[in-house]
Amino acid sequence: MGEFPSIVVTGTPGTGKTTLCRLLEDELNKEFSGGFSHVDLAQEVLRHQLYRTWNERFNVPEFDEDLVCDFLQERLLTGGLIVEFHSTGFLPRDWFSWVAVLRAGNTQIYDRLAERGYNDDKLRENVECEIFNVVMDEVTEAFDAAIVIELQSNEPADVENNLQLLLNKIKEKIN
Ligand code: DAT
Repeated sequence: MGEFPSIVVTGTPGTGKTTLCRLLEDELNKEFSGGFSHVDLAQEVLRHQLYRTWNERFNVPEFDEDLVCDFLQERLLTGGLIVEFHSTGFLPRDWFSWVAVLRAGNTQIYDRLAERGYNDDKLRENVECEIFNVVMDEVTEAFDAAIVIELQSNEPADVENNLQLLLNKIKEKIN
């Protein structure tokens, strides 16, 4: 779909999705003049009310799979989406050229989310999510292994390496 390939970047909160997606968007748009856009789905869920229920424990919306898919489907027609979201199992398997899964150690996730001001409950939930491979398992079940890219994101050098790796794949596909 669209002129440019689209990609999903997923991972436990704190693994570095926003950081990587912003850089990827900037770099691609230098070369493909505005052809790519970073879509932070968690923000879009709030902005466009793509939910029907509210999770009281964590004070967050529980996204509605159909509403999110409808929202994405329209935008996929133009292509070049860099979609960031913590959950992917509900996405049609042929919408994206790649699914990148960011991974980080317990202490890295803990420290990054503590800095963000998360409470103990939320810190524990997210560190456990990473320990128990929740995001990766969902991806493995939902997508063809050939399009899944697992990336370590523990230190700043990883950001640069991951950026270059994804840029190369995307450019290769375009050319
Ligand atoms: P996410 O969008 O997955 O929640 P983020 O991009 O907001 O994560 O990153 C959380 C914090 O960690 C932020 O302060 C930037 C930093 N960070 C991201 N990737 C990193 C890496 N590979 N090494 C060190 N710090 C990183």
